[in-house]
Amino acid sequence: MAETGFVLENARLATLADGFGAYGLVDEGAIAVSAGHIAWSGARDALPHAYADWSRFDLGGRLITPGLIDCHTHLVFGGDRAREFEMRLNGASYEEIARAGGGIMSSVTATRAASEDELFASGLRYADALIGEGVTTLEIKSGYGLDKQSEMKMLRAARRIGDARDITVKTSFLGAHALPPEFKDRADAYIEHLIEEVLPAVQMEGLADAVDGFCEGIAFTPGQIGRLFDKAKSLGLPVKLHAEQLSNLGGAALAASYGALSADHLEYLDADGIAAMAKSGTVAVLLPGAFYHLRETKLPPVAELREAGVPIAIATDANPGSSPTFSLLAIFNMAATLFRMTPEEALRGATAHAARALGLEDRGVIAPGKRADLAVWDIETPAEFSYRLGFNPLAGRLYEGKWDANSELGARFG
Ligand code: DI6
Ligand code: FE
Repeated sequence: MAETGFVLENARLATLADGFGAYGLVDEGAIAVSAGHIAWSGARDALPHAYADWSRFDLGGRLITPGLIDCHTHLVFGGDRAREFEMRLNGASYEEIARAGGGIMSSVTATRAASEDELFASGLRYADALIGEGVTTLEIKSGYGLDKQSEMKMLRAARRIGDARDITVKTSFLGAHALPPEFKDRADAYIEHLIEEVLPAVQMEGLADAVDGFCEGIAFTPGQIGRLFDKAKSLGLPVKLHAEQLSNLGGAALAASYGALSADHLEYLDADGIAAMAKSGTVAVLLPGAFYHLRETKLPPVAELREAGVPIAIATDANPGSSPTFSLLAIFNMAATLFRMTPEEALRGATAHAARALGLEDRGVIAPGKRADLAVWDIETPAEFSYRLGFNPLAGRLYEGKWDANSELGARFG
């Protein structure tokens, strides 16, 4: 029997694929979808005869992009930090709060106290907010448990979000996020414990797709992160790193030397770090939500990253402390307003480059053979993603070629 599927037509495509000019734009485009994948995409006029009798969905001139990818979140956590937010408004700094045992530690206490079901339920609400904005792939980190049982509980909750919804969840083990009270003044011993006990257990259960760390004065040194990364490598897990967020410890260059998928934050990144990232092909994940919430003033070196040809991604960094932001579309606007990233850089940063930051080659662009993870928007130009703040023009979302029933177009076509 001949292969069959459906055709999305009367649409503009922002394919992000090479060889099409800005945004990989196709003004009057069509996409043929079969078995969850893109069979063909291009100008409607050029649709091959083979697809002529497939069922058609007329999208009324709407814009189609690849499904959005939020490649850096911590959206599974217990409690919230609204009171700490209030303290900061009354004058305390983020570092002062962290050193006084607040900050990440208060989320650790709440996360340890929460059941897996509770973490799943609260994380799912945040994931649903992103799904409602056309997100089809989501990364979620551990790092608020900081003991074996609690870290594994977080990662299981994250996996369950991927099972419960039409979304791909990629997990990162972030045991090296902060020093737990049990290891006070014994950071080396904690890293040993992660290497000997926690990471092997996580790996045994298949709970992590990558290993992450926080390389910072208030967290772990490059030497400690290097030991953790050696272990990750020996287990066959890719690495990524929170680097150069509050100071410059050379974390990005360290990550690059391990062939890291990404180095993230990067406000304090220097020329050596940029050169190392360019050489290794490590993606720069910029997080304007944390910059915004912390009222950071040191800008990441966007122009220099651009110049060096380092792929730039953007993400929410959704977390209870430094980026209580659960809107990737808001991040498009912040990337433009705060970081002067172009709308095309932002869209590429939340699709093609975000896929690369997760090591995913099967998505992030509209092209034959890629997954049919797509978002349909009531806008004319992709510049509109970055232009507005607090407006969601999503009209429909497809995950592996399947419409979201609760979107406008999904209700009509699904
Ligand atoms: N950098 C951040 O901005 C978050 N983690 C990290 O390594 C902050 C996490 C928190 O404050 O809860
Ligand atoms: Fe983060």
